[in-house]
Amino acid sequence: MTKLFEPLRIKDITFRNRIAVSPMCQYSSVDGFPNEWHLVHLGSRAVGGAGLVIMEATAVSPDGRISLADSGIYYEDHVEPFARIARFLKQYGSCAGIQIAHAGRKASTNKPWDGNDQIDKDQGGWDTIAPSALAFGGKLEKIPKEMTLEDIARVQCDFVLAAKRALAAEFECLEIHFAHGYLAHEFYSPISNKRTDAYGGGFENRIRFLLETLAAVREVWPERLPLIARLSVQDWAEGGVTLEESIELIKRAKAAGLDMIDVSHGMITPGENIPWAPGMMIESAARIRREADIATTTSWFITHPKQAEETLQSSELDMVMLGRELLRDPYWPYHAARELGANASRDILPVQYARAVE
Ligand code: 536
Repeated sequence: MTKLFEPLRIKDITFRNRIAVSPMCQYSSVDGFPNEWHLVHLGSRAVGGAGLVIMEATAVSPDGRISLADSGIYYEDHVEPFARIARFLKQYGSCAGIQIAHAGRKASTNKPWDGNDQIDKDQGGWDTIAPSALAFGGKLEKIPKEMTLEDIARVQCDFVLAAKRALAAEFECLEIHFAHGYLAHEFYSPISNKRTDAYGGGFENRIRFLLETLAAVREVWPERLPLIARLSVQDWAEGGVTLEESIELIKRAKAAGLDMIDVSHGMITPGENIPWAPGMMIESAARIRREADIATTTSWFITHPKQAEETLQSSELDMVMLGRELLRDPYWPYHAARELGANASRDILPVQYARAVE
């Protein structure tokens, strides 16, 4: 049996295989609400056979959106349209996951295909917040407001409320966004955090926001359901976070109730030098798996079935996350099962299709 198609159990959830759909921003919402686009986009990937489908970075508050078109889970009225999607994903055999996020100083931007630059207040943009009053740079010139302790408590409360709504929306896997230069990563990285209070300075202080938020979310996210964090484990810039620090943070996150780490990287400053390459995070992820002893997944240019299988076998990762390759081919899990000779191929497709194709 291939490892890719071996079911994975975390807590009370059994994923039918080890293929996850990475959370991918669609910039297709209005006022946070998911719609037909999200149902078809995510639903297709459940029909295609993924074990876990994670809804895109979904803002915990309106000002936590990257753009006006981000999805959000900050109203009670958001719950039902999300639930419709979660139910569909589960009906076709996938675990329904959602990523909750706050964009911090990288909020208030135009969609990528509309320039990706920051929007002024008079054009529908908004004031941004961050641990320190430092702009990201490049096209993101807006200087965020330095968060007060009240702001910190409020955002943490927003994460908790978002987790409660995700549960009400029948999601069964929750991922907290601690990566890609957004708010939590801005606390973690010395590049963006210049605070002199309990939330800035040394490692202990820079990880405080992340660990407190995680612990608060765990309180409301049931023990029986998996909780994941996507973490930028290294910054590709001088003075950024290091893999060694991240391993220590992940050990503590595990003690605070984290079930799986989703290994990502960087995007904290436009000045970084990213060594893009196939499977670029696999080695770091494998080291994290060994040293922090926690279920581990990663993404970034995992594209071929044999590469995915080999990643699970030799690096002992628990799951692979695919983003772009699953955009190219929603039936990647089905095609991978055929290519790897896994018996699962017929079981993957829903009965409506399986009766007609092998
Ligand atoms: C990184 N991005 C991550 C995002 C949204 C914007 C882009 C997120 O975490 N919400 C990325 C870079 C290149 C290709 C795909 C994703």
